[in-house]
This record gives sequence, structure tokens and C-alpha cells, in this order.
Amino acid sequence: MILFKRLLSVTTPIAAMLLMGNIDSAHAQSNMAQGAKADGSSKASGSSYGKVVDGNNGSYWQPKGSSGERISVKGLSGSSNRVVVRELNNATNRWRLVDHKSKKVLASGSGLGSSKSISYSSVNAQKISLYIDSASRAPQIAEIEVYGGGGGGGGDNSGSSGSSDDDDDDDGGNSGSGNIPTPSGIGSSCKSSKGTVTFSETKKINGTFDGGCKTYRISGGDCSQKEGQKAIFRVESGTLKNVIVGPTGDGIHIWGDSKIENVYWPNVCEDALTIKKPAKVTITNITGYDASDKFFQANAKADVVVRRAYISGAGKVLRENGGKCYPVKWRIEDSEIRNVKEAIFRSDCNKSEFSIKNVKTSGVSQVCYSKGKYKSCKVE
Ligand SMILES: [Ca+2]
Repeated sequence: MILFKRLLSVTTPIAAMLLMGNIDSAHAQSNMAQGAKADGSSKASGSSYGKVVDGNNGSYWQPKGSSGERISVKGLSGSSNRVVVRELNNATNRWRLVDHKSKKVLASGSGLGSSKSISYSSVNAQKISLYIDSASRAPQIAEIEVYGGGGGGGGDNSGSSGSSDDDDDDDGGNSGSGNIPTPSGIGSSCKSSKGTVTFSETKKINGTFDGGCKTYRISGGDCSQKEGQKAIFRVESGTLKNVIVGPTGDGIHIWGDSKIENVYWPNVCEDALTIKKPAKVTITNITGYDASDKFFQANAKADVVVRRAYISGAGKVLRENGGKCYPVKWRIEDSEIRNVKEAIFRSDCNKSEFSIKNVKTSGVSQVCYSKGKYKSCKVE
């Protein structure tokens, strides 16, 4: 009865009530999300992320779009095995519940509704994300409650061990939140998905492909760090524009000179974009979130200019393949970069050049990093 002793020591009144048998265990559990923080992909005017953890079933978070959106509860401590989602307007058609850090999908399904109880194998996740993959209209999520097997409990407010985080409990509107690009003209305008297209094979682009701000996915892929996943798009030459890159597979592969315009990655999987063959590339007006490691990967000689990008969350924004020297020349202008763990640029090549100009950063540990060397790293 170790568990019982622990219960007694942590929450004596609840344990006592359990003993008396007058409440069931589900109600005895405390909601770990109470007092936690929240963030997400976007929020409609008048809405805020913190509304999903305020304990009020009438107040809600609503994103700007109807799909490709995310709401997360973070600062959780202890393991959890069940979430209750309370949706007010029955809009969600397809969702996933994800351990944000490991990107493991805890559960997925169709439809939420006023009280959806979602059970999963116990996990020690500090941040749990609900992805709205499709919905008939912008969903209204009133509450996300998190329940667990152990730890947690009442009176625990030690949660915010994180760095300068991007939570947003109150609508500041300016620099407070990590999810809406602050400077106008930066980022992708495809924030609201116009539908979902799933390819069975990688879509090859020669010429211009205008994605109409739909979400594109590839079947068979998942969103793990597994190498060798299929790309959704393979741009051989020409222009890829107005696309939302869905959370499957390995994003966009570049096989030749090309332009990437107005692309949105709500949740980067393995990499957002990989240079596979020597190429000159111009990338403009992109938005990307939550690359667990690299955002851009260069596996070939590359001459790349990135303009008006908004990138939040990455280990590295650009990685030239380890130990290789293609070289790469990479420049980022007029952009905003947030929450980068290691460095914006990492290379082991003494011929590679990197520069940034007019780039606003926050939560970025360093601009360039190399165990070996690079030719230049300029901040203008
Ligand atoms: Ca609420």
C-alpha cells in the first residue's frame, strides 16, 4: 500500500474521502491543468490561450483558422493518463493529442464535443498539445483538463521552470505571445486552412504550384524524428507557394533552383525544408513552429536567401549536414526568430557563410555555432 500511503501524505482529505467510498476516483483526481499555462498556434480576436485552463467552462480559446491549429497546456508536473476536452461549438472533425516535447501522439480521433474524455498510456509530459487537424469552423475550446496517476495534486505551483516562455494568458497583443508575428509583413498569410489534401506519393514540382492555402499531407508518414521519411513536396524547379505543410513526413525537399513563398508549418516534423541537390533558393514569407531539432537542413551546396520569415521553436534554424562542406551560403533578412536552443546556424565547413540582417530574436542562445569552423557569421 505504498500508493495509499503516498496518497495519504499528499492529499489526506481526498484519500479520506476515497476511504469512505463516497466519491469515485475520477472525481477525486485533481485537474493538473489548473494553474498551468497555455499557448497555441493562433487566437481569434478577443480570445486567449489561457482560457482553456481558467476553470471556467464558459470562457474559451478560439484560433483564427479552422484547421492546422494547436492549443497546448504546459508547466504540468507529474505523469498524466487522461485529458478532458470541453468544446463549445462541436466544430472539430479531426484531432490529435501530442506529448509536445517527444511529439508522440498520445491519442487521436474525430469529434470532440462538450465533454470528451481521452485516455492514454501514462506519460510524464510537461506540455500536452491538442492539434486541430480539421474542423468545420474555428473551434471553441473551453477547457482542457489533465488528470494523472501520480504526483501532481493540489497546491503545486512549481510548474514554471521554463525559460522566457511564450505563454499568453492575457491578451497582450504585442511581444507577449509567440504565435502571431508581431511585425507586419512577416510570416505566411496562410494561417487558416482552406482544406486538406493528402498525397500518396511525394508531389514533384516543376513550374508553379499554388496550393491555395490548403493543408498538404503525405500518407504513411508520421511526425517523428525518424529519418528517411517521404517529403510532401519535392521542388525540382520553379515556385511552390500558398501551402500549409501538414504534420506528416519530411516537409519540403529542394532538388533545384526554386522559390518558396507564403508557406506555413504549424508543426514542423523531421525538418521543415531540406536542400537535397545544389540549388539557389529564395524563401519569402514563411511561418514555422516547433521544429524539435532542425528547421532548415542543407545536404548539398546551397545559396539561399530567406526574407520575412517568422520561426519559433527549433534546435537549429539551419544545419549544414554534420562534417560536410558543400559549402552553403545562407542569408536571413527582415525576419523574426524565437526560441532556438542551440544556434541559428550550425556548420562544420570552413567555406560556409552565414549572415542575418534586420532579424529580431528572442530566446536565441547564439547566432552561429560550430565545433569546427565556418567562413563567416555576420549580424548586420
Ligand atoms: Ca475556460
